[in-house]
Amino acid sequence: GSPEMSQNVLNLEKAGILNKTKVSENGKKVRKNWAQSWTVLHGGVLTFHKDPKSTPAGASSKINHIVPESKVELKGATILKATKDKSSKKNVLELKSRSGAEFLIQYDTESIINDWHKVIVDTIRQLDSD
Ligand code: I3S
Repeated sequence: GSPEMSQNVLNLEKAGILNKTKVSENGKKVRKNWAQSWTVLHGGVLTFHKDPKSTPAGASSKINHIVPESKVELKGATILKATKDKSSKKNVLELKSRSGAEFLIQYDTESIINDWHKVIVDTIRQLDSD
């Protein structure tokens, strides 16, 4: 892609608290484990970090906040509004990576989920055009 396009994807950045669970890995279903995560979009990659409030203070927990719990490359990924059968929660998005990992992300405030939806869609589009 052009340098301009690479530049644009770097401008698509966002961070905030969301609820998330992995639902499959390598195309294989895994048990849901909903947890609040500090979610960061940077350079076309979405990372989930443990909520600092959910872990006790100390040296090892500080490292836990820097090293992400999980990571989704948005190039080749898909995101859509989850259908009712995926979760009983409201405002749920379904994110599938090209490598076969699948996450649900959710937040009770609809506008917050809509903002994440938009920025992730824009990032995926930008990466696909490279
Ligand atoms: O899609 P599921 O399996 O009904 O998801 C629910 C379960 O994972 C449940 O945990 P256990 O059945 O492992 O105890 C969770 O507590 C629920 O939150 C899950 O459903 P929602 O509808 O909240 O995504």
